[in-house]
Amino acid sequence: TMPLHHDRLGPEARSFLRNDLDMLIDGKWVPARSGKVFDTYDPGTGRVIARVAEGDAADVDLAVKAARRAFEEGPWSRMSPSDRGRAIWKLADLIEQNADEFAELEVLNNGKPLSIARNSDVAMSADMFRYMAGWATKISGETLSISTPGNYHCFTVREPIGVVGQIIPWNAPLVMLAWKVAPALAAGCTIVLKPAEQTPVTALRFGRLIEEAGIPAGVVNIVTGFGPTAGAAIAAHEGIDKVAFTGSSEIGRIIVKAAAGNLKKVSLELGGKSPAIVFPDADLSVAVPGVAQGIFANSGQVCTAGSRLFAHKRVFDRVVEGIAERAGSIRVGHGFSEGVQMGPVISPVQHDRVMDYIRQGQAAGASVAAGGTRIGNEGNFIAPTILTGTTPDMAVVREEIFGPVLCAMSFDDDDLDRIAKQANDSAFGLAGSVWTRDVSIAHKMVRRIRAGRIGVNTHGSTDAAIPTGGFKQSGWGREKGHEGLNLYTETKSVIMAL
Ligand code: TXE
Repeated sequence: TMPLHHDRLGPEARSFLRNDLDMLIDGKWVPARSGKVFDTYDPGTGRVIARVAEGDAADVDLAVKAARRAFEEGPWSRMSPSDRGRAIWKLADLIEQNADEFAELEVLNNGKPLSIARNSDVAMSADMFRYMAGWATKISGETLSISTPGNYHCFTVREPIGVVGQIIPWNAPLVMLAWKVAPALAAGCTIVLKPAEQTPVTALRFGRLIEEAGIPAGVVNIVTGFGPTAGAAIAAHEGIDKVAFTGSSEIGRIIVKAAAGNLKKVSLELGGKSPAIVFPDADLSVAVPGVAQGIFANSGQVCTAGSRLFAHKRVFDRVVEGIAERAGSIRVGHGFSEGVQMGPVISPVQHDRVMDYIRQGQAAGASVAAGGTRIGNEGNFIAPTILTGTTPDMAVVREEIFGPVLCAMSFDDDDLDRIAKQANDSAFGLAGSVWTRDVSIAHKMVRRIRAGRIGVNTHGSTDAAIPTGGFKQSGWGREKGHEGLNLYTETKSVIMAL
């Protein structure tokens, strides 16, 4: 096996990675039943950084049993909401107390710049736990007025859905964990979580906080492993009441089929191909950096990324030139290097996928207005890229690339229905943005775009309070906000004859 590379880490992170990383099942740190381990990498160098337990169906089964026992026997699901909220709040405090270590581990395993990992990912994750901690004490039903008042008293209660399986991706490992674990805990559920095989490290570090926060054994179980084995076992398990998945639409379909066995509840946050629409009256000093940020943030590995630009003909050249200038000046490099603004993409597989799309786009007639190339020989770096001359039938316009690639198109039209029709010409419907100074155009476009989240003069926000999720093939349900909490409760109606 290759040597491990930890040279840029502080002592805590280094010590965390010293030994093979076990999984958290029933409050204990255990290797896989099979004894297998897999390597995990630094996408900035391609080097191995840790060896991780390779869990599969046998380990998932143990985790589900523990979660079931913790749910049925308590104390978690029967604990006072205030105590549950306090424990979730404590998780936020603990994430913050270990923020530097979490940020370093996230950079090492995911590649993003250290300042972003620290100030955005880690901060946002802590904030999600605080936000959901507040909801723990505010879960309540309704008193219903029915057609025969006086004879009946009817009300609803919201109860935890039970044992939940959660399968998350690699683009923002700790944030994706927080979006799933925090609301499930607030609702009183118990959890079997599987991080992405590319990025298991911060999830396992988070596992160490569970006991420290006073959360009982079996409430949060973390099984590391691959999708077709560990992930598939979660999706199909008869002992799981609900599965929450974030990832590709392709795997989303597989999850739905696997979940059909016991008809477990399903929520899905899938791919996107979100439009950014720039009107001729837009303030370009806001729109240009905003659209650039909307596609290049996190190397384009964001489900809500604004990957299709539609700019009015009158401003198209200025918008594209402005974004190209920014693309050319973004400092791409290893997440630990000083002043770096954009890291690598997650893996050699994703690197090749993105580069194939760029080549395919050119072969189909698109031109490269910026980037289009690999950077360096080590790590999975791709230059921020703009393709012009793209048309609605091209794969680069229709499919999610999930890399730093913007497809720029123009419109020469004042008819908002026709503009919206172009923007809506996609199988996806996750997000979108509209750039204009005209309030009326803004409101009209917001109504016309078929997507779960629309920004006006911004590409959007990831605030804990804002529900996020998709129309069409971008998914089922909304994460974050009150709706995100409701994904983890069942409504029970009670009818009392008086
Ligand atoms: O995703 P997968 P991949 C999109 C994006 C990207 C593409 C491929 O377009 O280019 O997907 O990435 C688990 N049963 N997004 O292949 O496979 C897997 O282990 C159960 C968008 O990495 O969907 C991981 O934990 N689980 C997205 C998770 O699914 C399975 C974020 C995601 O992996 C499984 C990531 C199976 N059969 C990728 N197969 C977003 N919406 O943000 C895999 N998994």
